[in-house]
Amino acid sequence: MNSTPEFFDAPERASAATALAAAFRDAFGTDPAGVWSAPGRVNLVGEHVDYTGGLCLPLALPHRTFVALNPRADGVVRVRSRQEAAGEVVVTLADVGAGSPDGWAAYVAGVPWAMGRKGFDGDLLTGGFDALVDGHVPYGSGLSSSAALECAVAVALGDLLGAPLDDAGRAALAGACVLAENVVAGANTGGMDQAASLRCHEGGAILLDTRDDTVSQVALDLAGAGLALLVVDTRAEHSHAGGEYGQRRADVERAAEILGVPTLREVDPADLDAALERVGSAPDGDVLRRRVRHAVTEIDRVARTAELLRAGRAGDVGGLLDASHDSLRDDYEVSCRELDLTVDVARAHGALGARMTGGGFGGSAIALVAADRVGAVADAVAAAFAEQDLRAPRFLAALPSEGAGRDL
Ligand code: GAF
Repeated sequence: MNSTPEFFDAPERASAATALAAAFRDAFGTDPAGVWSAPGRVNLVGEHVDYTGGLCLPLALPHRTFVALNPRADGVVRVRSRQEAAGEVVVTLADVGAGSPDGWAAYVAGVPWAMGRKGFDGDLLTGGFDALVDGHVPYGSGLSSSAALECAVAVALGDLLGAPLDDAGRAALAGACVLAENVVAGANTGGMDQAASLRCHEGGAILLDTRDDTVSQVALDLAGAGLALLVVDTRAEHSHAGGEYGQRRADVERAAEILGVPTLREVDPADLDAALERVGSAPDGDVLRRRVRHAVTEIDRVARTAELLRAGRAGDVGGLLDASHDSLRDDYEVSCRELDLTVDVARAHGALGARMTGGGFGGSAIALVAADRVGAVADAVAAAFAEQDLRAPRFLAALPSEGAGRDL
């Protein structure tokens, strides 16, 4: 089997936007009011803790979802995607609500619905719009293609409404996108992906504190340190709406209840043993112990990773990434064969650290590697997949990129 690694490159932003505006004219017979885009993300560390008050350290990818959009006045959203062969989806805004519409249009039509419920105001939220979508965040790869779509629509609507697009304004848009995802799309996810897509800046990650939604920028000069962050899209199927994600969320909520705290963020790592003993006496105590151990140690790893990065020691974070993966695999049980294989092979071929990223159960892994080892690690991972008759993985370079914004 051929195992030459396939790299998934991001298109140049300005030309993608210009091409989409032209395609919008062909599709709808009029110019769009503008073109906006929002990126996918990888999370450096801090996985499955954004729904329990934890810290995360995501960065925006150069891979973006673009949307060309034009307001209407009849309460209808008409949306097409350059990637969806099925054609146009037409949604009446008055019909949007829990679980409706279904499919990918939920991530478009759910956004004005949620913005209206989050205090945004303007005719555009009820008048509707025509939209043409062009997605360059690999779909279903755990790299937040759905958040990128929501956030591209949100930044377009926010911009047209004249809402502030400073960090506070972006935090408000992110909140609306999470509401759309939780209620309209029916996926009970946390807020990390939307925060990353809207609030990241080129050249850095954000340290997101999900207890109060505050963000601080963390510079990430990997190239300056002779390093690169390689993303491996294992192409193993994953789904968040699926029961496993919701089950993990329910586990940590129940553990917090037993411990008498609002979230597991409240558990001091120094008191972890006592907390484990307490949850261990519940009927499913063994499972809860492992979930709590993951969350508490993971939050601590994020704080330590951010500290090292701020001290200019990116080369020293590998051990923390490794420990994160091991915890997600053994204690949180959200990894899978393809993710473990990627991580093992990357480590064996010189990665400083490697871990699954995103929700898991498939999707993508990241490997922190010396810049001159990227090709060798990608070759080795591709060869290992071929050897085990697995679908060929794809590779992306995670260059810390700019959050959502207007392109045209
Ligand atoms: C998915 C979710 F959408 C995020 O909110 C987060 O929980 C992540 O999985 C795991 O860290 O991407």
